[in-house]
Amino acid sequence: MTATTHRRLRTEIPGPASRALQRRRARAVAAGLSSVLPVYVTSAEGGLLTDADGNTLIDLGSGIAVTNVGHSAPAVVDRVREQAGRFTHTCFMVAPYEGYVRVCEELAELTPGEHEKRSVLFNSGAEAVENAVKIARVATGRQAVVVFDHAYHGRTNLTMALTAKSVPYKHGFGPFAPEVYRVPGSYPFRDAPGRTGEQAAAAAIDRIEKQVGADAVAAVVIEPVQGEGGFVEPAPGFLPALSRWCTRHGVVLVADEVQTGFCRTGDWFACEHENVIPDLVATAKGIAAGLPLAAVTGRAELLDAVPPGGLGGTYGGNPVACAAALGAIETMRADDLAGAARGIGGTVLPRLRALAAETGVIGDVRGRGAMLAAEFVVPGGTEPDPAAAGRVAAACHAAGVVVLTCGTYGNVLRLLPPLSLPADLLDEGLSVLEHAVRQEAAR
Ligand code: PLZ
Repeated sequence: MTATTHRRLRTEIPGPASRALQRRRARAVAAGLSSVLPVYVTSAEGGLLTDADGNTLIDLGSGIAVTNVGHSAPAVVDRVREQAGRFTHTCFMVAPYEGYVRVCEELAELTPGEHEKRSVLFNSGAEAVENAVKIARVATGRQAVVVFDHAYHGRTNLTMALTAKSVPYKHGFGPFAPEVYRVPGSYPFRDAPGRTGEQAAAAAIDRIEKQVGADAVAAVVIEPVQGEGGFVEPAPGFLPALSRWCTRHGVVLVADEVQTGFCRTGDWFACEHENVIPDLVATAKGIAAGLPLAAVTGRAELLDAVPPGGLGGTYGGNPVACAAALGAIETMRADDLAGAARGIGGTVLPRLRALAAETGVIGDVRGRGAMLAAEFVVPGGTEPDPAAAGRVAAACHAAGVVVLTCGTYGNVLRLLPPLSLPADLLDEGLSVLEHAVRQEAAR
């Protein structure tokens, strides 16, 4: 079979085979789970998804920032096959294996900071964030957790409490875990003009000190660039100021790098951009190219504060998922995918900025590396326009380009291409997006 290398629409999107599967799905799969674009995928490689109708679509979403190395990177596929052929599970808590240890060694080397580190592996980003909080609480003997406006940390009970947005993530699912305190962050497009990162941090810190008390805080949990909340990059200086405050008060700084990690923002981890060294880092998504794997990595004295048996789970650090992670990390290193991410940003940002200036429907263009966004507004101001973002996304989907939306107001179109996406497909995907935005502006 020869690999498909270009976008090709054989039917409308979704086509008849996907629609038939969608009808079966409605009778078998819970309605609470929705899909951005109900085309049923039969294969994926080289930045293209092939669906049940034989359409090939350009993927600018990477399964929400997961397939950073592509959908079927050879090093991942080979290592997964090899490991699955040897054994698929023993449970690391029953009888361990080397792959787990190797992933933890890699995490110690790749995450920011030269200090002594330990890691523990889990299955999902939410599980990693939740365990980072458990570790911080045991290590500090404190309970309070500080999170930010627009934050997203997951869907489990504790991480729902950490997540800001009610519908669809929290509404009806309470009661939520206690001792979670939300403070304002830094959202340059929506903050007072000229507000610096230091000023935003001072406001957050003032709130924490007045309403919680520094000595009650176990952890500050923060996404260095917010993901689901709108690809919000804080003003320079915000993260370093928070980090200094955490150090001064013995508060554990937890960086949620679930979406930003593994070369997505042009560095291995987004914290590196301002030389911030978190005490704990939660990772998932890009770590294993789609196999379920997540980690908490951080200061040895914090992780080792939890007594044996206090952390774990049946599947955490599954050997096949670890093999995938080692293949993904090998690919990121060998192919300099952090550099590739910077290259993608260098291509996309100027085109989005020109499009914003030309059309007026985009109020802000932002992002770093291959984590890029356009925030749609009613022209002339900052009023969010989620309907415009939705129509543009739908037009891209109909034309065979997978884009995602996000944001507290649902008005942010985000691009998360595989870092290995060929330049011609990125160019073509952007052309489709530009056309869709011009159509929107002409409505
Ligand atoms: N932290 C920063 O982005 C997952 C979730 C999509 P899990 N983001 C995509 C959805 O609607 O469920 C995410 C994240 C950040 C934590 C998580 C949670 O990671 O692997 O989905 O549990």
